Amino acid sequence: MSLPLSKERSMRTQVAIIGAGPAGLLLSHLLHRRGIESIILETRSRTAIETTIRAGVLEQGTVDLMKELGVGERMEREGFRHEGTILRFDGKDRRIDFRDLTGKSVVVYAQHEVIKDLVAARLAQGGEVHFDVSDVEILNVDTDSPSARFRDAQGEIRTLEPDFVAGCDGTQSVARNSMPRDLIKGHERLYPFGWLGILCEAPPSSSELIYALNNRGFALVSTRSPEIQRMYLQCDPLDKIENWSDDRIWSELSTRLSTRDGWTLNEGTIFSKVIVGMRSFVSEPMQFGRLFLAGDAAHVVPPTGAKGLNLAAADVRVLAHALAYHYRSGRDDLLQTYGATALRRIWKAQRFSNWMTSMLHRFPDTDEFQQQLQIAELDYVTGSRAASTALAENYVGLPLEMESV
Ligand code: RFL
Ligand code: PHB
Repeated sequence: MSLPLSKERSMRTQVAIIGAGPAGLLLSHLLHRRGIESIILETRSRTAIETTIRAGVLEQGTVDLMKELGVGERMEREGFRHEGTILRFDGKDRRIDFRDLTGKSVVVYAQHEVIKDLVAARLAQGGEVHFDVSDVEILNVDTDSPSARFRDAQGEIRTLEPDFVAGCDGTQSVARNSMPRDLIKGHERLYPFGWLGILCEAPPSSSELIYALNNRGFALVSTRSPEIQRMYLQCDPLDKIENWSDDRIWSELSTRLSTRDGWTLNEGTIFSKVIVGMRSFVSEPMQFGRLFLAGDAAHVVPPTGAKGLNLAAADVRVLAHALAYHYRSGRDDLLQTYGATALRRIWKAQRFSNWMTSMLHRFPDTDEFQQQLQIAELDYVTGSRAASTALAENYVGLPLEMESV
């Protein structure tokens, strides 16, 4: 549906950013640092984006980026630096020591806290973020005059007239869907399970994340603060949350996390429960004319490798670099190779996320032979320094590859 042209107010900017998730907000900061103007359009309210519970683990590169952008102060104070992680299988724990194996570490700091910090800093810099917009349409991206039309929070129709459009609008991406259908190639894998995620009021049960494989399926112990814990359980992706009483969740977590040395899980009041499906998805190309996709708009990973937000951050670093080069030199070389550069990292993250997911979950067709292979794989990964290093270097984040000119 096309919006009527009457009463239309238009605004000029260099880059129109669709979506105020980690990708869109980080891109607007990166561009601001390079003296490039942008305006963000976001369909949800500021409160909604600042309270949606999602990711928790920030790679070293994402942590460094937050600091470099001057928005890392609260993350450094309130986030938890984790120098390793636990793989729990066969009733015992094996630790992967990130610091020893790679010299790097990760920080556990909730995605909605990252969002709060990025929004507050961008608004304080005078940045423009339009919340509560609707009917976003992206037009003429294959010409020199692209535009983005939308209805603002007051119901008025407005138009952005940018040089470029960055589609950072997540999995249902309007930006991706505005590319010609016959151009897009989607690569997808669905998993026959989902995650049931909870937040609870309890003290931490572990000083590091625990990724556990048990005969009944996967479980993950994560954290948010000394008082609030985050945990996940593998479940049927079509199951209803009403089927999961608090007692059932605690009983299942205790069983899946039990060890032979009597480790105990700290229980508490559960105040948030959600079931999320799991899939791997890559959409190519990531560019059409003056439209560039970044983050979940172009790719989705299962959360087992903790890569989604971090990949979004890596995409926009490559994109901001290419846009800055365009404005500095008038040349489009880096914009043209943006997709190819980003996709090299994306496919490596897909590989890692798929591998972690396959190693740590029970598939419906898992037979005794497959179970033994999973245990052998975990035993090998945690027993061999070479294999542990391969896991660790992917988990803390592979080095960012950037084309130079
Ligand atoms: P987002 O975060 O979905 O942001 C997109 C934004 O665009 C808005 N939007 C629109 N705005 C304007 N016009 C439109 N037409 C629009 N349509 C949508 C949306 O309202 C939204 O605000 O995408 P982005 O920026 O690409 O960021 C991606 C990450 O959010 C995502 O990959 C991570 O949450 C994935 N993820 C994890 N990633 C990690 O790096 N580490 C983790 O530990 C981790 N854990 C997780 C996760 C995702 C999970 N779920 C819920 C799938 C754990 C879970 C359970
Ligand atoms: C989280 O804390 O939400 C979290 C941690 C590790 C993951 C995924 C999610 O792999």
